[in-house]
Amino acid sequence: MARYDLKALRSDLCKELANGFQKESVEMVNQLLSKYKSHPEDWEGMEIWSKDKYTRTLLDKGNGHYNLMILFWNATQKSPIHNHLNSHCFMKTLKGEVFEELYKNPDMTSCERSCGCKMEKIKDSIYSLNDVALITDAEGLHRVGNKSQTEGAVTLHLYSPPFASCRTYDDDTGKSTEVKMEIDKDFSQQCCASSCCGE
Ligand code: 2CO
Ligand code: FE2
Repeated sequence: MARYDLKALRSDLCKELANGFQKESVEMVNQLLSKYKSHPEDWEGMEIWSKDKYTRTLLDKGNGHYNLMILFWNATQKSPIHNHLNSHCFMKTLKGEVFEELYKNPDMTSCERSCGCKMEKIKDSIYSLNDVALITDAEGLHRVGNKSQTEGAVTLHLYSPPFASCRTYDDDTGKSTEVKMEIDKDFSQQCCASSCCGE
């Protein structure tokens, strides 16, 4: 039997989310992402490794309903603490091990900006090969990073609805800044007929 590869996953996601993200989509996307087992061949030629930051490669725009992307994290690279703008953010580990720190969203009404509020961490998680995780703003804010001091890590992300900017939060003051999320490489136009899921 043919391997359930990234192309098959992309095609299934495109079909299942054709009408946008519904209540039952959480379970369905979780199942599809879990069904797919990581295979380095699937992202050959898509890799970008930067010494300065983790990189983001866009695979699909999901007819405007979601963004599917692969992130490449060099050893020790991590994100700032950030939100996901009312989007569902699924993350699957394709290579290595990543950590996630979950933070409380600072309450802007009770936190005086002049004194600054240190971000409050509420949970630590580690995700290993093929693990699937989900975060929304309802759960909190997070920071994700490559746990390894020596090896790269690769993660697959599905954001629905898609978003192009987020807010990042200063660890010590909780001060937030709107940041545009850069796409380092865009493969969304290069899909083949069977897996195509464009604008
Ligand atoms: N949300 C971050 C990004 O897309 C990665 S952390 O996992 O959600 O850059
Ligand atoms: Fe994130």
